[in-house]
Order: sequence, then structure tokens, then C-alpha cells
Amino acid sequence: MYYSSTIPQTNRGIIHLYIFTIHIFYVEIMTLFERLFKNKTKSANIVLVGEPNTGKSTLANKFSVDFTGNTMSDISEIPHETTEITTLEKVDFQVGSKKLDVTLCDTPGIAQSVDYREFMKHGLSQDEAIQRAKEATGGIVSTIKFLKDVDVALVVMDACLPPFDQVSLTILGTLEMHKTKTIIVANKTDLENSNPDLIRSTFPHLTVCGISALTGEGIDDLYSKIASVA
Ligand SMILES: Nc1nc2c(ncn2[C@@H]2O[C@H](COP(=O)(O)OP(=O)(O)O)[C@@H](O)[C@H]2O)c(=O)[nH]1
Ligand SMILES: [Mg+2]
Repeated sequence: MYYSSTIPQTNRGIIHLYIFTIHIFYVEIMTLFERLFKNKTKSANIVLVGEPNTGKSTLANKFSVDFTGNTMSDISEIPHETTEITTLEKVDFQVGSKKLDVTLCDTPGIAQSVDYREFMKHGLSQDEAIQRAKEATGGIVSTIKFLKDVDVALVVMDACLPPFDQVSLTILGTLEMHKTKTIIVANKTDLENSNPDLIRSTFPHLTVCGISALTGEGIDDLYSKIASVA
């Protein structure tokens, strides 16, 4: 190393020591940065939202079983069975080279109205039915509020039913307002009267994915679409 002849021998030793210390410091800082940022998997908060009985909880379970091996939500033919937001955290989602640290949220169904008499048709007493209707209404309000903080919304629709109603408009309008990445899931394609193309033509500006959460048909395509938007 070149030193001016005016720098005495002892000072050169101190300079060497300084350079060595700075070098060690630099290596330590870079290692810390790498550990903190470089290897950190991106996280994504994914929500399943839609009308009651469209298959949100069935899809939540399919996703959970595929990525963790365990189920997560209650499935039922009774509408509004899911009355609270159910969350599955720290799911290692990997599709191709894309890795995500996913939090998956299953939500109560959003309906235009909640009639307690509907629950009585499924065997609940009047008191139980009124209580369930109250819980369902609370669930709808919290779900709409919750939509503000999600990264990707999977709007689950029953592909056997007409898609263009007030509920779809409310959900999609809310997501658009929050600029949330949205995929419409046209579910129940295993049923003969399903018509995912009707959903595609109703919402041509949105990504629509036809699946059967029950049989798993189309599910890999849905996972790829999630990987590409998240
Ligand atoms: N045939 C068929 N039935 C389904 C599918 N997904 C859900 N279901 C049924 O639809 C009903 C409501 O499902 P659930 O997941 O509880 O709906 P949620 O209210 O949206 O959570 C249940 O009887 C499910 O077995 C599907 O892909 N195909
Ligand atoms: Mg449910």
C-alpha cells in the first residue's frame, strides 16, 4: 500500500487497523441486510368473499389441505354457516418459482338480506334462528370493513346462478374503490347447469377462473393466477 513518506510507521499501523475494522463492519452489515431483506418471502393477505353458499369455505379447505395438509373451515348447506372471519396464517404458498407467505381469510357470506325464517327451514328453533340472523348481519358488516386491508380478493360466485345482482356489485365496487387485486372464482363447474362463461361475459374486465372447489377441477389454474397477481 502507498503511504506518503511523511506518515510515521506507528500511524501506518493504526490506519491498517482502521481499514481492517471498517472491512469487518461492512461484511457484518451486508450479512444482516441479506438476512433481513434478500431472503424474506413476500407476504400476501388473501380473502375469500362472496354470497352465502357459493363455496368459500369449501375452497378455503381445499387451499388449506393443498398447502398445509389440514382443513380450516366449516362447510354446510345452511346459509351463513360462517359467521366470523376465519384466518389461516403463515401458509407457504409455492407455485412454480413463486413463493408467498400467505394469510388466507374465509369470510361470512354477504347477502342482500338475512331472514331468520330461512334458518328455521334448516331445523333451528325460532330463538336460535334469530340469534343466527343477528350474527350473520354482524358478519356482513365486518367483512365489508375488512376488505379495505387485503392484498388479493377471491370473489367466489356460484356458476349455476345468475351473476349480476346487487351483492356482486357491492363486493366488486368495494374492491375497486380500494384498488384490490381481484379474481372472480366461478365455482361449482362440476355441476351440469354451471355456466362460468356467463360470469366471464358479465365481467369482461376482470380475471375469471372456473373451478370446482369440491373436485379440484381448475384449481391449479387458480393457484397460478393468484401467483401472478400477488
Ligand atoms: N357441487 C359442488 N358443490 C359445492 C362446491 N363447493 C361447495 N359446494 C357445496 O356448496 C355448499 C356450501 O358450501 P360452503 O363452502 O359452506 O359455502 P360458503 O357459505 O360460501 O362458505 C355445501 O353443500 C358444499 O358442499 C363445488 O365446487 N361443487
Ligand atoms: Mg362459509
